[in-house]
Amino acid sequence: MNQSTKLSEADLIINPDGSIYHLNLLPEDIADTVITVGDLDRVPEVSKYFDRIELKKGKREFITHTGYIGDKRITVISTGIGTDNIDIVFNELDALVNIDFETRTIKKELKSLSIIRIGTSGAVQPDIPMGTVLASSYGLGFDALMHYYEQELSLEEQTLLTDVNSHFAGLAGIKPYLTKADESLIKQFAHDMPTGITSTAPGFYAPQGRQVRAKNAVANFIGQLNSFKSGNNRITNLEMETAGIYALAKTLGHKALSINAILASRVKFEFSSNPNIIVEKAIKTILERI
Ligand code: R1P
Repeated sequence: MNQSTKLSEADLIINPDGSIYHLNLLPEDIADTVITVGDLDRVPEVSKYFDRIELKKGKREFITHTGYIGDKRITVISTGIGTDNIDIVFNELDALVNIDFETRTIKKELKSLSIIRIGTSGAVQPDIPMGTVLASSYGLGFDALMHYYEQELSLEEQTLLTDVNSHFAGLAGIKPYLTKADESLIKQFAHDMPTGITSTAPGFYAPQGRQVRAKNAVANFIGQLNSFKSGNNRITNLEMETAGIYALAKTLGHKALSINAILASRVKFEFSSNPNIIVEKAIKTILERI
């Protein structure tokens, strides 16, 4: 896309009040540091720690609060569940900072946002207990989002993806994608946290190896995840957004980090009786380091 090319009204939908289509936000409504959460009820759980809330807006599942901790301006936004929503949120956050809504053209100076997911997740390794706050070293997507975008991989990512492809060769019709976390965000926010590859599923039940009533077509998916190894890399946990966040953020030139509050152990068949405490711990840790 040429910088002077005017984006059509169908490609970039701007509401009559000048806000972006789904997020319902104006360019000035978002900070350069953005926290994403899946659950819209988690937005006030983050913004309650702000010294001052400047703005509250929302539409559908996309609730946004922008405010300050000291001098630091922060936006927290809910994405809802899944990488299909990540497609909307990340393209629209990017449009808010990198497209001139007056001329509908891409700005000459592009901005890079720092985006941190604070989400919930299940562990697939027995040594990662419930209550852990874990940072995703890589996002590994079993969904199809990144089949629709061009993605440039580093040599490190290519090598790891080759090992992934041979390990998961039996998953008919599924082509995983993989992206590394932003190293500067890992250093700032997660230097003392356990890390590992986060696997992102396109569903909650069979796509995460759960067996309820419908018959699973993939045998022992959790076992396939936790037996993967490539050098020091192993898959530690499972959720529904990280791979899309890492891949789209990098494609659009933003920094991203995914922090996972481990609420369940998928290998010990446990679920936390007090998930809010674990999520709270993750929120406080990130906000203290912002
Ligand atoms: C599933 O229950 C949801 O919880 C996890 C998954 O990624 C999925 O979105 O994260 P959040 O708690 O952040 O939504």
